[in-house]
Amino acid sequence: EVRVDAAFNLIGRLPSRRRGAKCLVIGSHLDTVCNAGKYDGPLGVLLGLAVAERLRRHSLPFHLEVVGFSDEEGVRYHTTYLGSRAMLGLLGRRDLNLIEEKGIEKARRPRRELLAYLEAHIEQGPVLQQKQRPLGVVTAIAGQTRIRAAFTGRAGHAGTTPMTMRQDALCAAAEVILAAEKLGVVATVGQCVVHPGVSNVIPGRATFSLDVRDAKDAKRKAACAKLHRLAAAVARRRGLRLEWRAEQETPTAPMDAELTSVLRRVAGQAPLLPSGAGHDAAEMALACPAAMLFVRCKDGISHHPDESVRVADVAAVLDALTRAVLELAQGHA
Ligand code: HGY
Ligand code: MN
Ligand code: MN
Repeated sequence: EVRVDAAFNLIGRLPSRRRGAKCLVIGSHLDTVCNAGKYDGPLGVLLGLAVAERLRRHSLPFHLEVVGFSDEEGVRYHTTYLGSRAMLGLLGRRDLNLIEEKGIEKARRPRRELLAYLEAHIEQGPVLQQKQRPLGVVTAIAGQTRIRAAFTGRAGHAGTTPMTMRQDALCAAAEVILAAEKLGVVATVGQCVVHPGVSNVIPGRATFSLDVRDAKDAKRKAACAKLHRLAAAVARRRGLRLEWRAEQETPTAPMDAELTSVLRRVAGQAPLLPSGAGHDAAEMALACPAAMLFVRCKDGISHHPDESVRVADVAAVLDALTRAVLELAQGHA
């Protein structure tokens, strides 16, 4: 039974015959970053489909749902997990005002329906390849802050304005961007837009994104505060105006201990590792027990067309996921 909810999440259900059955959800996201690889997201959805296909003749004590979440990456609005947050009723007024597509809050479903959530995903890092292991089990998903910042100075003539008399917005942004590298956390500036953006005009305005992550929320928040203070000092020194807005703040999400031990068992005592990447499991963990399986990917490459996995590793994660569902079914027989 397939449906698309109000937040454009694609949901397939293998119904259980048990009255009042809850839902075991296997999912990941169908959206990607720009210039993405093939596996970040879609692999987890296809694995869920493959598990449902294998178990379609089983009478499970729960509905088995496969969910392809929308807009996990946040490419559209710089706010990640839109589809899963809409499903869980976690979108705030500011999110809803930001989003052009109205009515996505109607995707909300009662949390009591959800029994548990499993997600299989490429590791997007080099650890499993280094350990020469096909699978890993995630301990926690690193928290992240997404900031939109802008310096406004004064555009001017590139040839006649003395260097000491400029209010160059891009040079100010460059100071902050280089400082972000030295914060001791994972910090990335992926976007920078210069206005008016022509070669013989001093940039009057520079807008840039900041993506800051760390396994420790206090460390991440302290790093963001330190960078904000530095940016304000740069603005004062250079006579510019600074705008600084945290558009998304997601705390570190530990995975469910019991479900994680089930995954370790069915994945042959696979190594435990944290996830520096965000996943919808971070939101689903707020509503039900959630756990993740990682699949080795070549050289840890991701968010790039060279993303690749081995067929044997995908077969291994499909077997593990299938065993996990059957073990959960026994536990709820
Ligand atoms: O950005 C991330 O960590 C994930 O790809 N959404
Ligand atoms: Mn992903
Ligand atoms: Mn991604």
